[in-house]
Amino acid sequence: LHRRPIVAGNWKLNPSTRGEAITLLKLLAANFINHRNDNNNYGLASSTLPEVVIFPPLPYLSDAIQILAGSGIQVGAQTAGPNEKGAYTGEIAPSMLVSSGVSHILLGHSERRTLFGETNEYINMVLRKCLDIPSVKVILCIGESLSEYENGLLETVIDEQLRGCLANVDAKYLLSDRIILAYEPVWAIGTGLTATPSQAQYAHEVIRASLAKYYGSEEVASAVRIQYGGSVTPESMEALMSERDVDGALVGGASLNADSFTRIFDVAV
Ligand code: G2H
Repeated sequence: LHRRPIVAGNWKLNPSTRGEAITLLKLLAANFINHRNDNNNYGLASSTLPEVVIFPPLPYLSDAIQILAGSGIQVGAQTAGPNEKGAYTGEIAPSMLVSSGVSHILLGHSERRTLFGETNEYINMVLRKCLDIPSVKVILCIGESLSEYENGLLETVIDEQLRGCLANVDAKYLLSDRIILAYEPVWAIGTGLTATPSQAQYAHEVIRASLAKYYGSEEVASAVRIQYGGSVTPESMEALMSERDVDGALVGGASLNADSFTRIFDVAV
C-alpha cells in the first residue's frame, strides 16, 4: 500500500513581523520552484512528490497564499474554532479559512491542549465542523506527555485521544485522506529530544491498532497517513522516514529556515 508522504511546517507564533514572514516565504517559493523544475527534469510528476504544507500565523496567510502560488506548497491554518458566524469575538471559523484559500487546518496541537485548554471533546467539535466543508484536510495531532510516557500510558492516552477526537466521525473521512494524523510525543516538542525512529514506529503502530479496533477496519488503519512531529531536523528525518508507518513529518523549529525545510522535504521525496 502506498501512502503519499506529507511534510508540513508549523511556524507557531513566528516570525514576529510581516516583513520577516515575506522574506521566508520568498525563499521557500524560490527553493521549491527550483526543485519542481529539477524533479520534472528527472521525470518525477508533481503528484508523486510529497505533499507540502506550511502553517504560518493567521495574519500572514494571504501573503503565504500569494507568494507560494505555483511552488507546490499549500497553506494551512494552525487552529480554528467550532462556530460558523456571529457574536464570537476573536474567533476564526473553518469556512472563513477555506474561503480565503486555506487547504489544511491543524487541530489539537499539544500547545493548544496544554496552553489553551483544548480538550478531545472540543477538538472533536471543531474537526466535525471542518469535515462539513468539502475538500479541506485536517491534520489532527495526538501524543503523550513525558509523565504519561514514563508511566507506561502511551497506548491508553493514544486510544483515548483518538476515541475522543474521532467521536461520531465517519471512517470515510479517514479513507478519503480528509484526516491526516500527526503523532507528537509532547516530551520531544521543541526540546531537541527527537523520539528514536523505533519509538516513533512503535507509536504509529499503536495508532493504527487503535484505529483498526475503533472502526473495526484494518483498511482504515492502513489508509491513514501518520506524520511524526517533535524536533525533526534534516539530520533526523532520514531514519524516521525509513520506518514503515512513518508517512512524513510535522516540523516546527526547522521549518523557520527555508533551507532546512527544503532539505527535510528532499528526504521525503
Ligand atoms: C512539534 C513540532 C511542530 P518542533 O510541536 O509541530 O515543533 O519541531 O519545534 O519540536
